[in-house]
Amino acid sequence: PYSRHGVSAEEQSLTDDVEPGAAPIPLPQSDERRWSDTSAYTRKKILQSWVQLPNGNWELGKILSTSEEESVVSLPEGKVIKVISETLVPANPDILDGVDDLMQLSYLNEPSVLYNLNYRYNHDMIYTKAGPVLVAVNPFKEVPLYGNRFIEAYRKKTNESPHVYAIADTAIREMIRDEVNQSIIISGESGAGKTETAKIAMQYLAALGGGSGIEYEILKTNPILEAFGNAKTLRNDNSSRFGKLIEIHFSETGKISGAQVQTFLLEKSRVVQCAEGERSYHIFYQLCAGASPALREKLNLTSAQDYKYLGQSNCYSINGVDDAERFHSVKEALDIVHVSKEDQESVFAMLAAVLWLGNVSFTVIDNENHVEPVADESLSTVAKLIGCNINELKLSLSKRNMRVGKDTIVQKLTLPQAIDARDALAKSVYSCLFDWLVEQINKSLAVGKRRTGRSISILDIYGFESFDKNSFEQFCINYANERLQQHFNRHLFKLEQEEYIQDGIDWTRVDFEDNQDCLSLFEKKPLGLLSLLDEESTFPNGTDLTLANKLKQHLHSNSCFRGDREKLFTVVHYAGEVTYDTTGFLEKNRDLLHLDSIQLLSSCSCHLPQSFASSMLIQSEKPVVGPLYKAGGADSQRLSVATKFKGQLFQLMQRLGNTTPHFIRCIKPNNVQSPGVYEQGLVLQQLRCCGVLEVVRISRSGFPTRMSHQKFARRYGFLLVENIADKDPLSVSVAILHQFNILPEMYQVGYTKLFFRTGQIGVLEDTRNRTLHGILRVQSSFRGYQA
Ligand code: AD9
Ligand code: MG
Repeated sequence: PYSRHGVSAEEQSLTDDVEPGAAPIPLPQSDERRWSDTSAYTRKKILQSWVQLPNGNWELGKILSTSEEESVVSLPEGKVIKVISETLVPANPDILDGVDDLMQLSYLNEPSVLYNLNYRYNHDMIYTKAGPVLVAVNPFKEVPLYGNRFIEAYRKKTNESPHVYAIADTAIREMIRDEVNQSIIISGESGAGKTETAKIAMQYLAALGGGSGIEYEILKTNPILEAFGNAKTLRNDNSSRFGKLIEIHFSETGKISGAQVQTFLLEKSRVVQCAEGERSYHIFYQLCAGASPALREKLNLTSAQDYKYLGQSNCYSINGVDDAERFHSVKEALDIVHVSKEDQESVFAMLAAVLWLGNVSFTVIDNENHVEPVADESLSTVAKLIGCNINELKLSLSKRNMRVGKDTIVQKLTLPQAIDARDALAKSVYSCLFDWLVEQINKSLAVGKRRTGRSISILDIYGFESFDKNSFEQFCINYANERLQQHFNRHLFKLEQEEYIQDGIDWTRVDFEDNQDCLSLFEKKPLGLLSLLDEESTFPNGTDLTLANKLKQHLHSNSCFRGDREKLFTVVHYAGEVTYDTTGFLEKNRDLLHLDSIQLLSSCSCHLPQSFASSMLIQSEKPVVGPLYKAGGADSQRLSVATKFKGQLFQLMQRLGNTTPHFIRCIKPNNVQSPGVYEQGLVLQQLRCCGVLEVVRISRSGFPTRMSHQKFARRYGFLLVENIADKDPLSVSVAILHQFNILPEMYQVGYTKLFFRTGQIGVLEDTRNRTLHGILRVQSSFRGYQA
């Protein structure tokens, strides 16, 4: 009854109507585990297999027949196709459907991981472990996984399924146990759910470490920072346009004692321009919609539609969001973090000033096309709101004082120059306002006592970005991600290997991709991307094109760099190639602020503009990029944006370097922000970008849990039956392992530490807890007896 291929007659009839166009399918690029490394024996036992369709998606197929070269597979809708055996990827048995840790998969390959996440996603199980990393797939809807009931369950460990709460819980426990600061590092693309995840983690920390009331203040920083730093973009209705690190401090008793917020690289340009369908920062619309009649009158505020800065993108509202209502929540939140009513009013005045500044128009005053601002309502309102003399405002928007050597010359501005000056002023006022708010928040949350080695930092920072057109912002963001990726790599892979080797553990080395080459491309001096950018930024005649040419000239032989036509260049990032367009690079990097603007602000009668001016002056006293005053006449010499960002990043890495990190990778399942839509290709690309698959493989092959002999002996020694009084920690440790019959393949004994396979330490912890509870019970009943 069997035909030549060992296929039954019935199956043969199926294979006869194999679709002609459907097979064979070429080998995909990735080198996942395939037939080739599945032994012939197991191959026979595999009944199901993943087949990649021409559209790139994977389908689960039943293997009808197989030979070295070709296999015949039936697909779900009854379609039968012939494929090259090598391209088949083994599927896991049904019993492993939806396992909560990818490490448990028998076959660890891309389609199996994709399927597993999809299966869980369909069942509202949006969290999955990938070894030590938590993967969170954005549900784009409310899922019943949060709130006090869940917090309790994770606290008591009655619920152990993967969750942000579980990560936060581990962080607290490890902080207390090891007296080491912890960090929760959240990454992912725009709209993947980082900010929501950060809030969920904060919620848990606040619930467990709460009591003093400060936790409430900490939670209220979110609506404030989101109002001033988030905006609707095409990718996310509530996109964070800045990076954020919040460090939450705990007392010795595990209670929250304060917090500190650090922000990174606010996207200033959004204040003066944004793309069609996007919005500027939420707070502008909230103010216009929610201000009381009295405040409106005071600020001469009208509706959002009346302001040019808000009108250019043709988008004023967000589905399902009531800006007026949000405005009240923001005011409440400002009250809670102790921003006084007067200060709040000054903040709103600055916002109104920015809006009115955008409405300032210019008129030509001579035949050389020099302009001066029209003295209308906009101009007078700006002057009134910031508290300056209207003539001085007019002057600062139409003339520029330049220092050349020791002399000062006055240059009249043309229309584009005047618009630049106006927009630059608006951008700096807004970004100073943002920084000022962060400062107020930090004052309110200030940690009274000295640092204790008991803090948990949560990092919510923009993920890797690769668009059709990538500019200076993407350049900085991707550089930051390159750094974070190295931190991730180093932590999970390198440290791991080094530790094994140092401790004399036999462990087959696992190669991992290091991104040091790409980082060097950015950071090398003097011939790295950042140095060359700064150098060109200081040249008077530097343009975006000369920058591109310079990069190409010096970096063409670097394997992570490729020069493209005109102003384009490509960087080979760990997450993929990104082509950058240098248009606007120099200007954005210089971020010049004219001394006139600083002088104007410092002459204001209101205290906010004054404090902005002094903070700008402090910044400009820092080391200089170069003789910037030559570059087009700006006077204020400041650190370039890229250099400042690099400094912040180094500081951040240093801080994180002293913590035990916990990684959460957020995944965006679709680009339409809709629930229930899971696009395989999109998810796969993100999984690759963040190295989730590598992590699982490495963790599973190693011994992820480790503890020094001393600590192990101290923690579990009391469980021993035999007397250990005079024994060294190593012997005690070995005795414990023997007494509890831990299988030899489940651990390794190093010079200084014990190494365990995943899950082993849990067994010991359970016994320890049971025994401790037993002792406590005995003690308390003993006390009861005494009483
Ligand atoms: V960006 O880089 O700041 O543009 P994020 O921060 O990664 O981005 P965000 O947290 O803002 O994304 O999530 C985007 C949207 O997804 C939210 O506004 C929610 O509508 C939705 N989301 C994300 N996580 C959850 C969740 N756990 N439950 C429900 C969620 N909805
Ligand atoms: Mg965000």
